[in-house]
Amino acid sequence: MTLAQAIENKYHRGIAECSNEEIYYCLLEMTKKMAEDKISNDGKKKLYYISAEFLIGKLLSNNLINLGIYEDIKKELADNGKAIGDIEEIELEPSLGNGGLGRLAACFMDSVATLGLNGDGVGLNYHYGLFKQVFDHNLQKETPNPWITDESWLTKSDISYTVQFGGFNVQSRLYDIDVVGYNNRTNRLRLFDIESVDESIVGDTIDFDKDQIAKNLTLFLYPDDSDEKGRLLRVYQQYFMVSNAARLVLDECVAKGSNLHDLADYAAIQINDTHPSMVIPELIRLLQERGIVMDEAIEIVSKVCAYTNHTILAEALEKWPIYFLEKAVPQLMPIIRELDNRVRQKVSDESTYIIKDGLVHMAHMDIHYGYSVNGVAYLHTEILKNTELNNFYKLYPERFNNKTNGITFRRWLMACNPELSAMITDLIGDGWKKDANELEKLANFMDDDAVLDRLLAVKSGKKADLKNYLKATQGMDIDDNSIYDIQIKRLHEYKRQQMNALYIIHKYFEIKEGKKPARPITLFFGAKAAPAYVIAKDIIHLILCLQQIINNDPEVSPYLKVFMVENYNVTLAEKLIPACDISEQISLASKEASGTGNMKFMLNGALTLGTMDGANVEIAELVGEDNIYTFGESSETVIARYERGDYCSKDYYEKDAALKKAVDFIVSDQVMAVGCRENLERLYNELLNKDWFMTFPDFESYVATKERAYADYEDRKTWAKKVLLNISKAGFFSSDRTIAQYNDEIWKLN
Ligand code: DL6
Repeated sequence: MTLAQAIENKYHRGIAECSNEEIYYCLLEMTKKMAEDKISNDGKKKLYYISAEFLIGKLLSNNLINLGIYEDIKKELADNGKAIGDIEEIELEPSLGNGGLGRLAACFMDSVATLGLNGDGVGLNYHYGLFKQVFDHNLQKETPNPWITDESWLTKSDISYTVQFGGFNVQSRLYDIDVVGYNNRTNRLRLFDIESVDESIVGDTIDFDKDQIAKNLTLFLYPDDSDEKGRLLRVYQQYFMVSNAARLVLDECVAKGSNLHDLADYAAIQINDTHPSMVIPELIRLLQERGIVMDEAIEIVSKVCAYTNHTILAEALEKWPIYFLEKAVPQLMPIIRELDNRVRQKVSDESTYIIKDGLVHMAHMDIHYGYSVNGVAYLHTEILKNTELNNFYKLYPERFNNKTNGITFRRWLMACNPELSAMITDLIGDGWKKDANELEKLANFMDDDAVLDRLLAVKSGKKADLKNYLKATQGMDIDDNSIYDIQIKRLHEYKRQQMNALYIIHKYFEIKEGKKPARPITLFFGAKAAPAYVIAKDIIHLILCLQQIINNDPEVSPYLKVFMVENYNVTLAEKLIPACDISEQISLASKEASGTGNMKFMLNGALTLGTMDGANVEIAELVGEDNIYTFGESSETVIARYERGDYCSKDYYEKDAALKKAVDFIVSDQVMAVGCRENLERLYNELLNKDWFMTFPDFESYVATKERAYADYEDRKTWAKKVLLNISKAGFFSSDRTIAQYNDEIWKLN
């Protein structure tokens, strides 16, 4: 059916006579119908990817592309005086995720369907997401981020379970979102909600009554955990997610013919970080309820569950107090104790016990009772094996494996950068859309001036697009002749946005002193800080203060500008990434598990300025040292320094005059005039007395390497060659490759 026919059926009018909103809702309906026709439950074994987050982004364009009708619809719209971009603007971005882990889950779901595998995502249907970020007096403020409208990608199912908490029950309801594979099947995102949810308990802020579990359970992702009630709410959420998931798995497998003893022939469950870890005891509990004895229930579950670790930061390896679990989910504690006892009987290394010092260590449960443990980039997995999880690796070496992350090229090239996609297709045909390794063929054009010129022209076009978009949506005045240097990711000290801010101050002084850059530089940031993460919010505050000072300084702003986009999300990433010249991947070596932004930038023709951390290591290996800007201390040096415990940031501050000047500026009268003393002093003291993520030792090499990249940018032809080389090597980072590896080595779906 054409769009015109669908519009005629729905509104009895032509496309040109409809509002953008009417067209959007018609396309939504039409796309959902086409997607649903491709749902199937074939194949005996099915993947259940359980995740607290699915950062799926807007779905219209993605689904049109994957259904193969994007170009037709775009043309039909254009023929009627409508732009597809304007229709896309109507859609609200689902608030179902936060950062890398959630976006990875979304890319994975796309690839599972695209490879024709039977696999669903299972999570929660948050009504207000993480939060909507608003800047007020250079500070981050958090407000609810509603996204669910009467007609949306969600489809209400007739599946509902009674979930038992300590002292009360709640009733769940399953909503589905179609996951449309590229020229392939449709799978689903299974999102559980609570029937008694009450949006009215939330006002203009993200504060709400944390005691009213039956009303608040699915309102927010990662509710503020700075107090006990917030942490307890996270436990309720996690159990609600996995109890529903476990029942769905068992019901679907039984419906397909499983007698439960053979569950592992029917289901593979991937535990995405530790948020879904309680699925292990919950499945054991449910199997016992269905007549299977404990010994066998444990054995079955251990053949079904696999665990992915996404971070080596201690805080992300969740540990819940026993009394939390006793209160929220008392039915699980006897099972967790039994699981712990069994570990104690066979393992002497106490560091691996599940229950220690009154805490339940979720990752320990995953590793003892799962059949696979994977890291998400080569370096990360090595660090897990040799350092962080070494005690577990010694027990179960065969369980550990690496699956370097990937991204879906449908969203992160075809949809967000149709101009570059078209250029690639003109040069090498469109085989790369199914087999990303074909991008290697671009290497044949390295000395073709016309190709290099076109590549630069595509980038200029995307830079102009971004300029116009940010002018229209956020009132920013950007010079598109400048170098676009971009750092977009969650705000975390280990990602070191503060080091980039120190560079900005350094550059500001240089320009003031008359040392002008060859070309203007624009530094973009996009980041949300967790509401309770005080220093992260202070870093945002500093960046916003610098933005105000620098952009309003007539001496400096022609050469240097700073823009922190408000409410950074997938939609903004899709505009920023194609426009980027320099991709900032500057985490402290050993701390970024992988990164996936680094892959998106590379694919869209930005050069990486980064440390040898996470997947940067693999990017560097693929492109060679001439085509990436690496700097900073190695992970070995960093790990050794942590082990010695002798890092003293003040020593570096005292020795490096440029660094000292930049750090002191944070508490200067000039910054105080536009900022808050409390926040700025706190950040200054943190850097001077702690600097836990070792910004200072890397500062000098960061500045030098960044300057080298800026200088190289002026040789446009050589730069274009580096860009083309990067794109040609990006195929490895397709999530289709990652998912094929998960399937071959972990899930083994048939
Ligand atoms: O594996 C996906 C992604 C990695 O690329 C990042 O390096 C890592 O920081 C991120 N981890 C998280 C953990 N979040 N929580 N909660 O997002 O995972």
